[in-house]
Amino acid sequence: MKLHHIGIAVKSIDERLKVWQDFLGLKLENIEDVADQKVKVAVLGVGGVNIELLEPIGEESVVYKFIEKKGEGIHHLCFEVDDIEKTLSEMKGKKIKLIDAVPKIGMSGKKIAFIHPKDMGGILIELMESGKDA
Ligand code: CMX
Repeated sequence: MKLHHIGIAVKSIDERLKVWQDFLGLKLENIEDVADQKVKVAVLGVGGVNIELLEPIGEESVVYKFIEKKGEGIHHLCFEVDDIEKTLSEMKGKKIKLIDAVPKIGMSGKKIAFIHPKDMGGILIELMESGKDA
């Protein structure tokens, strides 16, 4: 397992890119709409880990709700795993509250699943299965 990205909730990717690109000098690698998750995502690489800026698509987006409640900031950590079904089944066995018991398709066609912050010390965790981008 390794840390894949840190997801950061932002109101506007266009506005916040200057912090990461201009102030810190990170390289923008990709911008993609993940319709299923109702977010637009900007990926910036740094030291083998990504920073992902998450802009809500519409008021139904959980990221919109998050920003309304807590303001912009760190939204989740994502860990890359070899076999997401196996990891989910192990977590289920430990009675950890899962948001997605069955993986969904996330950015670049990768299998993803979220673990509820309740059992994770208040941190929302995403799992992503490693492998080639779709
Ligand atoms: N990190 C930590 N805690 C969070 C959180 C987050 N990102 N989002 C919500 N919470 C907490 C709230 O503070 C609240 O805690 P309390 O009960 O102690 O007040 C609790 O979770 C419930 O919050 P809520 O505002 O009522 O929100 P919901 O229960 O409707 O949804 C969650 C919360 C985590 C289940 C929902 O955001 C979810 O399903 N997330 C997974 C999907 C996702 O985040 N998609 C966007 C990113 C997609 C991507 O990166 O591709």
